Amino acid sequence: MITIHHLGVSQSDRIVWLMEELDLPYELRWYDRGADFLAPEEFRALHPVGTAPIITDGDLVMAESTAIVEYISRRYGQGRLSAEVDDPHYPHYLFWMQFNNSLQSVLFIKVAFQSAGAEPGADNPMMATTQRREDGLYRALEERLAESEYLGGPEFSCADIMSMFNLTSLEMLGARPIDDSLPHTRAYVERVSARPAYRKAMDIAGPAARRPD
Ligand SMILES: N[C@@H](CCC(=O)N[C@@H](CS)C(=O)NCC(=O)O)C(=O)O
Repeated sequence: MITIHHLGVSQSDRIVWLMEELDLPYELRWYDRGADFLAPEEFRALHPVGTAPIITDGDLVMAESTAIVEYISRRYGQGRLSAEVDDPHYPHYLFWMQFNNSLQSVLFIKVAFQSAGAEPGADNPMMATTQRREDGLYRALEERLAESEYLGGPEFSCADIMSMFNLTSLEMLGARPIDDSLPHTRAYVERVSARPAYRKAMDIAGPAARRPD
């Protein structure tokens, strides 16, 4: 059985969500963040990259959620939430599977600059590039959701599971709020948040959930 090593308030909640969508059994092992808000040592000892999520499946120890999501969907979910190569929506699926890391990298650069004292919008080529990339990503998101019900195509897929954390939980890192300025994205977040498997997963492991007794 797959064990999800879940770090509290983290994007490992998407693996719980995936398992609930696919109705697969799993064990959840909970790790609380330290006072520095980072993963504790026992979590980091699981895998050299030390970031959440991490899963174990027999002898396999796997990190990086894009890889984990695709692995579980294909190996245990008969590819139900993935796209096949000959699917006309496959290129969209691939693109939106990467949105998570693209957006998070620009947010991390912004946070790093701001914690070094740079003002938002500072006249600095790296900041300007970062802002341009961030704006482009939100523009792509809004345009995509104006034409398609879900990111990877007309059906809900792993691309949605990969992207929701960025839209619901990253304001703490300075991510753009999903408000009336992004109407298609806002409607999408409401639609996806209503899924029973999403609600159940957030109750178990979402940002407001706490370690079970
Ligand atoms: N690209 C990675 C990012 C993982 C990541 O940054 N995880 C954060 C939690 S949201 C983390 O582990 N933070 C704690 C730490 O770095 O100590 C993935 O999708 O798995």
